[in-house]
Amino acid sequence: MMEKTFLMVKPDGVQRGLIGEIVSRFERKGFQLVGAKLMQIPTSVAEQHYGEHKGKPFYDELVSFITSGPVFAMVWQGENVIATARQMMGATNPKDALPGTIRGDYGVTVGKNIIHGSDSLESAKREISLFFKEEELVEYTRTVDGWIY
Ligand code: DAT
Ligand code: MG
Repeated sequence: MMEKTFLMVKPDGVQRGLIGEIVSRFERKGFQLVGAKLMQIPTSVAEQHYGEHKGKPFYDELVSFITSGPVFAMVWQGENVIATARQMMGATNPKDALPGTIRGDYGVTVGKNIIHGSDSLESAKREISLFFKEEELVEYTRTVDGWIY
């Protein structure tokens, strides 16, 4: 199924110069970038984004971390991109993430795990609309799509 997902290079990934590496992985896979921006997340948006974790012991640290510096927010499109991007990211805790995944290759601790990605169709829709206005997303065709699909 053709889907869109919300992916975000977290402040640690931006500071460590990993934006290009991460964008490159999804480009080379064949997914299509349809929206992107470097931004500083307001606390209120961070609280909405991580609303499902409110009350957990790591919640305050999570909100303060994600607002501690710029993030690179993206929307990617492709068949099964939601689940496939999660696989490419690797397990939440980098110590459990396999080599070859983004967290497995670049992360060490769960608090600084480089990248966020939507975990379901429902959260993808919610997160895309939380971070992007409709007019910030672009629709375009790529001639290479015939060699991917
Ligand atoms: P994911 O980012 O893989 O979707 P999640 O939604 O369960 O993972 O948690 C959101 C973020 O919160 C995660 O990327 C890092 C942080 N986090 C999760 N579990 C944690 C824990 N036990 N201790 C510290 N931070 C944690
Ligand atoms: Mg999550």
